[in-house]
Amino acid sequence: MAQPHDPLRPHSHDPNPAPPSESPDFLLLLPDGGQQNITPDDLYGLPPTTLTDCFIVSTGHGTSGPFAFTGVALAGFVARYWPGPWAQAEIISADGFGTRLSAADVAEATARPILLAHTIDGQPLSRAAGLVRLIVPSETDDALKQVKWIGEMRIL
Ligand SMILES: Nc1nc2c(c(=O)[nH]1)N[C@H]1C(S)=C(S)[C@@H](COP(=O)(O)O)O[C@H]1N2
Ligand SMILES: [Mo]
Repeated sequence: MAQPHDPLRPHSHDPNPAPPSESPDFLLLLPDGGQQNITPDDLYGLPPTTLTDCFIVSTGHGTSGPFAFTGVALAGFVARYWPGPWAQAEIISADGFGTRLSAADVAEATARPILLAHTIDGQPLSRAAGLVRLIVPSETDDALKQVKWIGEMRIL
């Protein structure tokens, strides 16, 4: 029997150009079982961070960029909704693509923080282009953590 695809173990593949749904909202799942729908407006209400010189490096399709992504630092976002301790964040798109980050990875990325991006080069990021998109600036050899169309974020 075929194994179900695990979105947290994405393989390098042809990047999906099509969003899995129209809505850019995502579901935040907290360690106590609480859940909350997060909208781009919720993100616009939090302090913005801009990262210049971001590249999206595709194994098969070359590199695009540099881009300036603006969004909310993931560390601050989690602290806003879950002030307690946490260990991992799983960030998954409904197209079956996702990644897992440790709280240490997130906390250590201070100079180039991990972002929930809503803006690219000063313009609102379109749904087609990935709204809301995870930007992990330390990943420079691949784009497996640069998750487009976040659908679910699970804090563990
Ligand atoms: N949700 C989702 N995010 C994704 C992917 C995908 O297929 N689905 N592909 C990844 C890969 S392999 C690449 S190379 C980049 C491509 O990003 P781009 O479409 O902005 O060039 O998105 C990454 N993020
Ligand atoms: Mo890729």
